[in-house]
Amino acid sequence: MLRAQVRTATINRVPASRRPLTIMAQAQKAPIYDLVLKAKAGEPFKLGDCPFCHRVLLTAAVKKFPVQATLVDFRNKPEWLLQPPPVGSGGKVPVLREPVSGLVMPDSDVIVEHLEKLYPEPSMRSDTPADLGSKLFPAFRGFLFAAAGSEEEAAKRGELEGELRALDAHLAQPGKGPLLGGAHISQSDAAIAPKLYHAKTALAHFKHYSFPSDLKALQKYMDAIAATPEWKATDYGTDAIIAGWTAHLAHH
Ligand SMILES: N[C@@H](CCC(=O)N[C@@H](CS)C(=O)NCC(=O)O)C(=O)O
Repeated sequence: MLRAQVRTATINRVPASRRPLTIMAQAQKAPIYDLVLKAKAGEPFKLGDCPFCHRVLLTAAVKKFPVQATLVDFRNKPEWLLQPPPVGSGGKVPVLREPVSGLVMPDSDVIVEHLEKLYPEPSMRSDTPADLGSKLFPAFRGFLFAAAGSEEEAAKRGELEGELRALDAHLAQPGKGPLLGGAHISQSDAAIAPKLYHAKTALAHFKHYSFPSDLKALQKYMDAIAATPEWKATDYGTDAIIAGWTAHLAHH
């Protein structure tokens, strides 16, 4: 195992001794990829709370390919990132950069598919129905941003709970779980679990809301993924989630 280098110095000029992030990586005859990720709000040298970045990081951790990270302070985005493709991403992260070819690849959907082709083993391909959890993030955001006590808030909470119930019912089927990928993290897990993490953390903090307590399979699921080495290696912590949504809510 090698420790992946963290090249925050590109943007933030952090001395090597203070580089914060370690991602599991393994020596292979492959180019080192640069993952451009969100920094923590207010602490630009720490990994931030982007669920789409988390998805790519989990993929990197499962597949153990060589990767380094560049953290972007959202209050001070680099000029190249703000440009549209092929130079930048219009300001969004994650972005995968391949230094040798000069490839700049935005969008977690595209990035994980690319990585799945380049590093087919271990496979993270998933047979989970594509629509499972697909409305989770917009429903959560809608709930979070809606005024307390409003009809909009009740509607979005209802939508969120519909998504949570569908996930719970799927996981509770005989032979399913503990993860959507069974014993291993699949692409569905990498996509959905970070969104659940955001929803659970931010709604508890800002809305004093908890996921319905009868959703036992869902609770087991969240505990099971949090216990994996890949999650532990890529977790930015609940305080980063709260800092991130505090910044969003301030601008809303
Ligand atoms: N569809 C994109 C979504 C990426 C996205 O929305 N990223 C957020 C961070 S979580 C972002 O960069 N937002 C720009 C901003 O808030 O300034 C993907 O899957 O990569």
